[in-house]
Amino acid sequence: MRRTYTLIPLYLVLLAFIACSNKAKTASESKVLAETANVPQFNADSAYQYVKAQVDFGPRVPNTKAHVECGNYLAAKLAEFGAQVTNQYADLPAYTGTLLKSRNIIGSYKPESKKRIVLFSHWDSRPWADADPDEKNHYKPILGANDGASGVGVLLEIARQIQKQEPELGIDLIFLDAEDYGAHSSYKGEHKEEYWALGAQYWARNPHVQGYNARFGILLDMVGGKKAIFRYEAYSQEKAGNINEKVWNTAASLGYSQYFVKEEGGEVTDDHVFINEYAGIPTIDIIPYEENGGFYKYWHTLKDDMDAIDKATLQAVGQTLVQVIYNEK
Ligand code: AHN
Ligand code: ZN
Repeated sequence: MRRTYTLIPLYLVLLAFIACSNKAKTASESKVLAETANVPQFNADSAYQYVKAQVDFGPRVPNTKAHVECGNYLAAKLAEFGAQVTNQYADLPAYTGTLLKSRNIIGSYKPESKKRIVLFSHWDSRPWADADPDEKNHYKPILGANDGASGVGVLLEIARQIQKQEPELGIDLIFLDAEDYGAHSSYKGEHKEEYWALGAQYWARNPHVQGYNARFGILLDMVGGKKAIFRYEAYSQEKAGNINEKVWNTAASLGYSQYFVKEEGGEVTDDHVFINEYAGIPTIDIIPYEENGGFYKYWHTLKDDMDAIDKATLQAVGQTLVQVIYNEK
């Protein structure tokens, strides 16, 4: 009996402590908590595993076995997470004349809804480490842990969350192929820019649904690097400045301002350019900028491997996207 009585005051003390710590929250913290209510929690451990699973296939260069096998893995994961999957196969000529056996992989949720958001990332990896500090690596394929796999890993984790809790809008997750077969840095020929983003060019001219449209699009490119800084990419700013603002403000509301910095970045010829131009969907690119003007330290080098991936960056990007998606009505 005595023991029971001594336990009650302890319990009350604990309750008082919890009440106290709640009161101690600042107004802005409470606001974030209110906004994040009913929004799924992005799991960076899970996203990391999806990045690693892709990298474990080896370089995903079009016309290789690893590319075919990874494509099958990605389509199977989208199906497992309840998406309606469309495979868009095309033979796309590279600047070398080689026909690339390209496969855009599309996972759709609520396909019947006219209110949609579309998220993109490329899943192929570059055939050449032509930015490697060691010249003898310039014709070796890269693992593309960040340049390719990171964005797809984040989108797969979002797919898993969507299956658990459906957002109001229809969502399309599009894994674009043949982004990174742009001309080798040693190539001196004409029309260099047009040979990037071949899968995006194909999808933008031949969307998987006739007359396809979406409220806006977001492209993820290299969203897993350590201490990444994302600035407003110039082309995105011109075509979809309001979407940039929406995403960067959302990141700030979640405490991720150190990743999403509200400054002008440079212009990049990336998948989103062709999606804006040909499909007319206002689409931004979330892509890092280093102080020295590059994308990230290990871009197109053999060091773009799993060691270059930081879960904290995946979390910042993933949770921001989840918040953007579930806020949209
Ligand atoms: C250019 O370098 C012109 N575009 C690069 C787009 C890219 C390559 N993103 C990832 N890899
Ligand atoms: Zn690349």
